[in-house]
Amino acid sequence: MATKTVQVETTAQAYLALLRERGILYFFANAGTDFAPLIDAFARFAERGTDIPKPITVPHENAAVAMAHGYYLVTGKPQVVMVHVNVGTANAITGIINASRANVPILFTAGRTPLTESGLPGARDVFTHWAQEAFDQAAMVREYVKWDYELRNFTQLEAVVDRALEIAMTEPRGPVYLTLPREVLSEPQVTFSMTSPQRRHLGGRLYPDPQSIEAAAAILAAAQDPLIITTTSGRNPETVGNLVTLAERFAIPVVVFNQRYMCFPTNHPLHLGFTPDPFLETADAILVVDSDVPWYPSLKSPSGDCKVIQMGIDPSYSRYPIRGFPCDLAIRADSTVAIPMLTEALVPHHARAQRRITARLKRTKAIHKQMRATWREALESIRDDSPLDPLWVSHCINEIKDDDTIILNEYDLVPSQVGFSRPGTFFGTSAAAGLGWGLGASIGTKLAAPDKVVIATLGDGSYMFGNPTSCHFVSQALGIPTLTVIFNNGVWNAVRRANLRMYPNGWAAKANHFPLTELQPSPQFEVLVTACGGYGERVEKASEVLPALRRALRAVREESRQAVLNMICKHP
Ligand SMILES: Cc1ncc(C[n+]2csc(CCOP(=O)(O)OP(=O)(O)O)c2C)c(N)n1
Ligand SMILES: [Mg+2]
Repeated sequence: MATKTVQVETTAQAYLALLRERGILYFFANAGTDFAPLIDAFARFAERGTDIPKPITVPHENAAVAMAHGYYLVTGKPQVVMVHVNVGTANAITGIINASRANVPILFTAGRTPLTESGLPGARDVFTHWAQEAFDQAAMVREYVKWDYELRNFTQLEAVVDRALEIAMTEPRGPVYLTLPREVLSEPQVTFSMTSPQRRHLGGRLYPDPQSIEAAAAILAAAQDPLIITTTSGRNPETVGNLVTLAERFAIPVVVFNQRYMCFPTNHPLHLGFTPDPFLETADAILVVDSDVPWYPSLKSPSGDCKVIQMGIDPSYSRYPIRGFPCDLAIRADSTVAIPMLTEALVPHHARAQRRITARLKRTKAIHKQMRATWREALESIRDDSPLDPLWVSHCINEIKDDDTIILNEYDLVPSQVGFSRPGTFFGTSAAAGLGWGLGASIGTKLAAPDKVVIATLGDGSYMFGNPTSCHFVSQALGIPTLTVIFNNGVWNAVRRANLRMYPNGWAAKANHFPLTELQPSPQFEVLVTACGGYGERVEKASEVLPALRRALRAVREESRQAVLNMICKHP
C-alpha cells in the first residue's frame, strides 16, 4: 500500500495536508476561536510554500455554502466548508438544506468549543467557550446530512476524512458533517502518513434492473401520446445528449418542469416548454426522469389510465416525508446510463410504432412552433414597457449571452425567453429553494470556471437574502468578477402570488394590500456593489436594458470588475 508521509506540527496541519491530497483546492470558511490551530497551520504552510487548500474568508456562512455549491456544479468535485461551532452551523443550515435536496456533496465542518476547562493545549479561554457547547451539536443539521461524526483523535484522521468524502460522493450525493474539537486539532504531532493514492473507489454508476428497462420500453412503444418530464437530468452533462437521442428515436416530447439544470436544448423541436399541464390529459404514458415534482396534483394530474414510469437514483425520493405521485414502474438507476439502455430497448419496437412516431413528430413540431410564436408575441406587447417587464429583461440577457455563458437563476428569469444549447450552462435553485443561494453560488461557479461569463439572475428579495456585502467582498478580494442582474419588482412576489392563489377574492386581493410582502422603498442596489469596487447601474427604460447589459459585461470582461444591474421591473 503506497503511503505519503509529511512533516507536521499539529493535527490541524495533518488535516489540511490530507484534504489537499484528496483533491480539495479551496477551504471556504467563516472562522472563530475554534480555528486557532487551523489559522496557525495555514500560516505555517504559506510560509513554507506548501500546496494546501486555499483558505477563503466568507463573511457569512450561508454564502460560504452557496459558493461551495456553485463550485461543485461546475466541477463535480466535493467541496469543504468550515464554520464556527454551533452558531456558525446554525447560520449555514439553509445552505446545507439546499445542498442536501440538490445532492451536492459538501464536507461541512465546524469546530467544537474546547471540551476541557483547563489542562490541555486549546482548553477554554474565552467566555463563549462554555455557552457555545452543545449536548449534540450535529443534531440541528442531522436531518440534512448523510453522516455526521466528531474527530476524536489523530490516529483516526485519515479514516474519518476519507469516510466523510466517500459518503458525500456516494449516490445520492449530499452533505456530511464533521466536528473538529480544538484540543484535537492542536495536538502536537511530528509526522503524518496517509494512503496515497487513496483506496476508496466509489463504485461505478448505478445501473437499472434490465427487466424494468424492457418493461418501460414496452409501455412507451405502445403509447399514442408518450411524454417525458424532467427537472434535473442535466446535472450530468452527458445525460443531455442521451435524452435527445431517446426523445428523437421515438419522437417523444420533453417538458422541463421547474428546470434546475440545462436538461434539453431549448430550440429542439421536441422541447415542449416548461409546464406539463397542456399535455397531462392526453398523455397515455409519462416517463419522469429525475424529477421530484413532475406536476402539481392539486392543480392538474394525468388521466387515471396514463402509465407513469419514474426513473432516478432514488425515484421515490425517500428522504421526502411525503410524495405520492403514481409510479407504475420505477427505474432505480443513474439516468446517464439508464436512458441509453432504454433507447436501445426501444429498437425492436420501432417498426411497429413507425406510423405513430411519424405522426407524433409532425404534431410535436407544430406545437413547438406554435409555442415559440406565442412566446415571441408575448414579448412584442411588453418590449417598450417602463417599469420593465421580466420577459424583456430575460430576452435581453438572451441577446447578450453566448452559448458558453453560465446562468444561475434564483428568481425571475423567464425560461421561455432564454435559450440554452449546451449542457452545464444553466443552474437553478435547489428544490428546497432556501433563498440566498444564487449570488454566492455564482461566485463559486466563476471560481471554478474563470474563463466563462457567469450571470446570476436574482429577485430583489433573493439578492438581499444572498448576503450581498459578504459576496461582493469575496468577489473583490479574490478577483472573481460576475454579473448580477436584479429583477427588482419591489416585492416578494412569490409570497404575494401564494396569497392570491389561495384567496383570489380574499381581503388582501380586494384591498390590493399584501402585508409582509412589500420591499419598499427599494434600496439602491446598484450603489452597494460600488463599495466593493464593482460596476453598478440602475436601469429603468426598456431601451436601456441591452446597452446597460453590454456596459456591465465590458466591466466584467475587460476590467475584471463585478457588476450589478438593478433592473426596475413592474410591481405586480
Ligand atoms: C430562506 C427563505 N426564506 C423565505 C422563503 C420564502 N420565499 C419564497 S420566494 C420569496 C420571495 C422572493 O422574492 P424575490 O427574489 O424578490 O422574487 P419575486 O418573488 O419578487 O419574484 C420568499 C420570501 C424562502 N424560500 N427561503
Ligand atoms: Mg421581488
